[in-house]
Amino acid sequence: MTPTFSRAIVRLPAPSMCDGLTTQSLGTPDHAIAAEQHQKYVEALQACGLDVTVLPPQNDYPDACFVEDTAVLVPEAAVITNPGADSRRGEVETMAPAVSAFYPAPGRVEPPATLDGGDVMQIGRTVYVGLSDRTNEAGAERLGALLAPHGYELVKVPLAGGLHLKSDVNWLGGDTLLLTRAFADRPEFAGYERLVVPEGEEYAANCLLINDRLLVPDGFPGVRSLVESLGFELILLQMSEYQKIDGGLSCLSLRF
Ligand code: CIR
Repeated sequence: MTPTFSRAIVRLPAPSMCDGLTTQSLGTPDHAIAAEQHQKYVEALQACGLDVTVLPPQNDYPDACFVEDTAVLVPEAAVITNPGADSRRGEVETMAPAVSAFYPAPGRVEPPATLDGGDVMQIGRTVYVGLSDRTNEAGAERLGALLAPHGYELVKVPLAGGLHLKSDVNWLGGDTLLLTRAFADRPEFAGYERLVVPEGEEYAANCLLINDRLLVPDGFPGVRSLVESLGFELILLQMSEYQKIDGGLSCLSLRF
């Protein structure tokens, strides 16, 4: 049931990332350090066997390195989103051609519908969609309509807070989820084996499974030992500069 990915799309961080949207008080990102962390991230994707397309930075869009929010890719179809934050809407215009190189006719989410890819978690034929400040009901419905012909069922997950669904809940393959305490008893996930991240390590709920390896943010020992016990080969990555602007491991790439 664990999908195999062969490609990824990423975008280099621009110096303007210092002005990225954030709910944190962790300081301003250092672009030079962020660029080094991004390079290591790309190398990790390559070590997982992915052919990585690296798009140029977009200084007009401070959050454009978080490409995950601009598209949803499943093996049979691609959807270009309409990101929920005003400052991020234009990111899709340069992502659409990049995605079209691999998916000839991607679907589109159009205003007033909004959708961020960070709210979308695909597990087999089920697609969980967080209803958040970024993803509205119409955006979820549009995604569901575009994916239904390919056999996908949509499950909406209303969020009480937090940025995206995958800020709090991530699939580790099989029937296992890694999630924050706030989501541990949610009925939508009752059928899964649920690993709850230790208090204070919520950021590391956003681990990223790629072809049987697990990318884990460095500096979260509780999460590390939790996922290590599952027998994964781990790749630890420094994410400090992205954490300052609410970005996690999954946000930095589209995998397909
Ligand atoms: C934002 O607020 O949109 C960015 N600063 C962070 C986006 C993170 N993306 C993601 O979780 N998929």
